[in-house]
Amino acid sequence: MCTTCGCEAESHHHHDDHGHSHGHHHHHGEEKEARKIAVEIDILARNNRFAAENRRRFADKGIFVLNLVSSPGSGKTTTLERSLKDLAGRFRCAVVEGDQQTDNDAVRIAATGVPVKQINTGAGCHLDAHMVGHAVEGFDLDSLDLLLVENVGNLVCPASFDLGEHHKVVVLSVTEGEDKPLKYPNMFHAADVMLLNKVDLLPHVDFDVEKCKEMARRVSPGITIFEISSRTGQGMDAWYGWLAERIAAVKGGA
Ligand SMILES: Nc1nc2c(ncn2[C@@H]2O[C@H](COP(=O)(O)OP(=O)(O)OP(=O)(O)O)[C@@H](O)[C@H]2O)c(=O)[nH]1
Ligand SMILES: [Mg+2]
Repeated sequence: MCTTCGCEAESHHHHDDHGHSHGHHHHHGEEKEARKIAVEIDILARNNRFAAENRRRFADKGIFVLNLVSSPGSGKTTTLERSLKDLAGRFRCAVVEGDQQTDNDAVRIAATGVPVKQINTGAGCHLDAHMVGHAVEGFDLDSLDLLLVENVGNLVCPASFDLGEHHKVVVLSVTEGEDKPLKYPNMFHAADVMLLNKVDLLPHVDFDVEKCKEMARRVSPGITIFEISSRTGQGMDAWYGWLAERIAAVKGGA
């Protein structure tokens, strides 16, 4: 998990409740390890409280929420752009963009006419529930059907952080190799949907689609898989059908 790489200490140093975790350099290895585990539990427990708060708010407003995760460049933003254009007029959408730096993706989303808020995590390698809670404050939640959160491009850390979403959607592109679900099992296990993207490139790469799907199901038996090209639009209708069904279910329950 993510405290191993130190990113949490960086992104949360301003919070008083973590001040006690600094300055114990004399600890032996074992104590350090125990301390690290305690900090991880603390960070995740804190995140889970914010996630629960987000989830309650989304349920109150009848908003269906997805958390898009993938390695950098798999096509999260391109998939969002095409989906938002194709679904315009059908559903009222908003997007939260997560990147370490730049508002490039927010600019791309804004061009579709959909409300968007960019979060820059700086050194941080994932979004957390607290950040997302603040990001959505600028949206009119009463007039939304679908909230799409694009996480920081990273197949590791975002797996551990619940944002209060209904589902994590993992985007895997065919240029990345079919063994990614086995190499990064936490992420694929956490995801309920896999968008296998860039299938327009299949003639040019050695990528075994069936093998990839089998590997994804090995770590996440119930995972729903759509083969898409967000460049050509191939396969996108099945994805929209799934979205429409879920949005209706959430509206019905609200
Ligand atoms: N051929 C092909 N290229 C695609 C497809 N989807 C995305 N791309 C290209 O892949 C590159 C990365 O796409 P993005 O949508 O920016 O990827 P991302 O996952 O949002 O990247 P980060 O936000 O940096 O993690 C761009 O050059 C896209 O044009 C696709 O279906 N087919
Ligand atoms: Mg992006």
